[in-house]
Amino acid sequence: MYNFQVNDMTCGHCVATVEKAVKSVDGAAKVKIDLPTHEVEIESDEPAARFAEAIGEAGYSPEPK
Ligand SMILES: [Cu+2]
Repeated sequence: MYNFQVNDMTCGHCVATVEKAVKSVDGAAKVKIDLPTHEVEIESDEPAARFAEAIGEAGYSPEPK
């Protein structure tokens, strides 16, 4: 289970974009996003760095928590 803080995720569109980025790394990943706290929770066997990279490429700044 990985937790990222993504402070530049500000609306439903951002949530969808981040979710898509996560699924592009692992289609079977479980992802939970809380917009008010800007938290992204990911359950996957892929390494955390790959998710950080994909979210970054989508235009956001994930900080590991
Ligand atoms: Cu947005």
